Amino acid sequence: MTADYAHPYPTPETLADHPFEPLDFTRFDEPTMRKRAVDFHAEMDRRRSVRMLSDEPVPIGLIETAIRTASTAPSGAHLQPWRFVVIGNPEVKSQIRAAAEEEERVNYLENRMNEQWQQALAPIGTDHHKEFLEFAPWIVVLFEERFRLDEDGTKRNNYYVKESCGIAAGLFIAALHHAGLATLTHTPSPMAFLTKLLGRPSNERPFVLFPIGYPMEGVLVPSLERKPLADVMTLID
Ligand code: IYR
Repeated sequence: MTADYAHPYPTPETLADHPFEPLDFTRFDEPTMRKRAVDFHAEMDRRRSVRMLSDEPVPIGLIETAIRTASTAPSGAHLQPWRFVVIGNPEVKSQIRAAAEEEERVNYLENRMNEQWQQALAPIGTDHHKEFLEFAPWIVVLFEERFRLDEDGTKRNNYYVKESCGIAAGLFIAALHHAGLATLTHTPSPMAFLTKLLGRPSNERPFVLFPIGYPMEGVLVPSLERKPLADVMTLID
């Protein structure tokens, strides 16, 4: 069946002013789609946050390709309001660890995270020690670009920055996992120290930090269940 749109997209006016091209799309038969869907779920279901990463080196090319994948994320007005800062330098990693642990010390030991919050984290077993920030061969800090600056310094808006960066972060995690790497979404809060430490401009704000590497041999992860479909999906048909 071909839908008969009363308002086709793009309009002739848009098409006259802006370049468009035919969609590059692969159509699969239904059994193939089901298999691809199930296989992809099975692969993603094996992803776990890893808090003990080894110091085994990881080729930078793998990180670059994952960032390319992350950067395919849809974004507000296709402005791609993100910047991935990749850190391999041991001294900078040590500085990040020291600053993150200081913030987390206040969170955990001086109760900046309240009792309820700390109880919620108990099954995960996190604390203020963040050794993975030194062991991991790479740390990637995803900065959100809150606005842009023209060549002449004029401020230009970005749109849906948090949503765009959240989607890019999700694709980044999926890409790393698919490549055979482990990571963790780490949010040492408050994260403002990263802007200064990494020399980022004032229009950028740290969004999430990813230590990346291989899991340490024999690492344990919490025995967590994922919610069943009925608890995360509501069908209105
Ligand atoms: N940022 C802290 C605390 C923390 C908070 C949540 I919500 C987590 O899911 C995990 C940790 C830390 O990284 O330890």
